[in-house]
Order: sequence, then structure tokens, then C-alpha cells
Amino acid sequence: MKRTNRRRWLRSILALSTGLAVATAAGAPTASADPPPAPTITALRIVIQTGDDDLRTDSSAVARLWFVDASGRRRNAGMDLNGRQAWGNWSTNTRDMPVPPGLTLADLDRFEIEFTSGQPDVFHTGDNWNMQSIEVYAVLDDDEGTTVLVTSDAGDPLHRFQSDRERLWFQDL
Ligand SMILES: [Ca+2]
Repeated sequence: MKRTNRRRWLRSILALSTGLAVATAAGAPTASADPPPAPTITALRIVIQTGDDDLRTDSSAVARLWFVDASGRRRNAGMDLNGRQAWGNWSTNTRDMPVPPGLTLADLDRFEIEFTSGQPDVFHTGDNWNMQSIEVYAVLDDDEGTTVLVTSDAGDPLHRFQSDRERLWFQDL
């Protein structure tokens, strides 16, 4: 595209968006039709129940959130959930994961749990563990700290993480 053509094209886009704004304002039933801003999220509250195979000491479960940032780029933020501590069989484990400032529910794209098997020494075999259920809530930035369920799933097990395969579980949001 030549430079002049690109300018003309940009101008037409601007004219179009201005026209749309005017049309919306004219079509609105009242003068104060602006919707309230969407609440932002301060953290994700992650609740994971293990099944009849534990997450062993030295293994790690990492949560990763994929989201769309203010400039439209897909990015991710992650957190180690167990800090190399064991999650015993049939245990319920709750963690709050901070998220980048300004995120709203509409920005959330995908949520993952990634497992890395740890071995205290070379004589141990790799670790496996069963995730029986998961619930992920968005904690909203309001006075009540309202939580909204973002995703949940359960099974028997929902997912069996193994040292050498099936190391990732994810859900599109
Ligand atoms: Ca295990």
C-alpha cells in the first residue's frame, strides 16, 4: 500500500469510527447511557483437590494464566502453587495467584496447570499425581472481594499428571 493510500485508508477508518460513535449516542435512550466500567481482577483463587496419588515433595505444580493485555497482545503470568511441598492424597489445596493490574473477566483466555516431577535423588522414580477437581475463581477489586467462578471441572481422576507425559492440563476461558 502506498503511503498516501494508507493515510486515506486510516482517515476513512477514523471517519467510520466517529460516525459510529455519533450513531450510538444518537440512538441511546438516555444521556447517561455509559455502562459502568467492568470490575478488575486482583487475583485468581485456585482450589485443587488431589485424588489417590499425591503430588510429592520436590515436584511442582505451576498455574499459568493466558490473557490479552491492554494493547491486544496475548501474554501469560504464572505461579508455583505448592512451593515444593507435598500435597497428600485426597487433600484440598487453595492458593491465590496475583494477576497483572487492570485485567477484567473479558481479558482471560486460558488457564493451565503444568506439572514437573521432582526426584530427591537418582534412586527415586519419577512422580505422578491425580487431580480430582479444580475450581478457579476471579477475586474482584470491590469492597466485598466478590469472587466469580471462572472455570471448574472434576473427574475420577479429572487428570493424571505423569512424570514423562500428560504434564499439562488446560481449560480455555
Ligand atoms: Ca505421587
